[in-house]
Amino acid sequence: MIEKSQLEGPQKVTWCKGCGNFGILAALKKMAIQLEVPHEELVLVSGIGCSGKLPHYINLNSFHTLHGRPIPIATGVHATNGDLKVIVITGDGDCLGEGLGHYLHAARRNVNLAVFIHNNGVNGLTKGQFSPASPRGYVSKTSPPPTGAPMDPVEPLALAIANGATYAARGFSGDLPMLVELMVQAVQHEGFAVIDIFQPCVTWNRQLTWKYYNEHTYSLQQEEHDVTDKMAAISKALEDGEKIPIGLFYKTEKQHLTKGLAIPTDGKLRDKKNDPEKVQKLIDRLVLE
Ligand SMILES: Cc1ncc(C[n+]2csc(CCOP(=O)(O)OP(=O)(O)O)c2C)c(N)n1
Ligand code: SF4
Ligand SMILES: [Mg+2]
Repeated sequence: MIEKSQLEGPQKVTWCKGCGNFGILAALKKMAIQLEVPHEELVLVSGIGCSGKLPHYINLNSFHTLHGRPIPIATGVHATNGDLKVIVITGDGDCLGEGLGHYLHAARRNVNLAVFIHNNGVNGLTKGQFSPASPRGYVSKTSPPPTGAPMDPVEPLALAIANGATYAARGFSGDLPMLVELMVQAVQHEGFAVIDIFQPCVTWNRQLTWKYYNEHTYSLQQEEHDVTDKMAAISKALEDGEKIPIGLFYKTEKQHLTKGLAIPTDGKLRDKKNDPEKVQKLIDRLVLE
């Protein structure tokens, strides 16, 4: 099983001091230990963004893919090696902008993935432009003056639940005990699991700050909420009051995608012999010809 010392990442962390990504990384390490799975069975697949750099800072098998594309790559990893626990690390821009189609269809197909959205309400890496999750009116250096973002944000949990996701939660990188618990549940869940994680970007987002989330969030589990009630979960996800609920919104059981597919039964893809030269030739042909 995984020990803390095994998780030390290979690269120097380049996130800004005070970034909410540090909380997510810390929670992920705790989750990896609590899961009690072999080190080689946990895989991270990330997109492009500050969030997408997370796999460089933790020692787990990983694939840093393209902007908006971690979900299709993760789907391939899962479909060919069904015993692996596959976690998608994605930003709000990555997942809800260019990757939104993949997100909705993976939810609809109930692909057995855990998707962790680092939701900082901005495109952090590219210098703070408003993202699909920025609130209406959000003003950045690059948003259209004087109104700020002239549209409402995408709400990822309501969309996922409506489209077939079987586990949906919202976390906050400043509430580690809750976030670790949700992450463990999401990875253990059989089906499409998403956690929308509030993650302050201290450099660009002066609106959705640590203080804001500390003062404006409450735990859904502290009130009566039936996590099997789909409509109640969607309604809670869209709740737009003084305080925003965090915690588990929805959980149900449904056959996940690869259970319904004719997947080869003669072993896992990773156990098969492959010829790297042939693979390279195929890639060259696809890319260069
Ligand atoms: C195909 C493609 N489109 C756009 C970009 C430019 N790009 C890089 S990161 C990024 C947005 C990152 O925002 P988000 O996903 O929210 O991640 P964050 O940096 O906030 O963690 C964009 C638009 C790219 N690298 N590749
Ligand atoms: S730009 Fe924002 S999201 Fe990116 S590392 Fe800095 S604080 Fe974090
Ligand atoms: Mg972002």
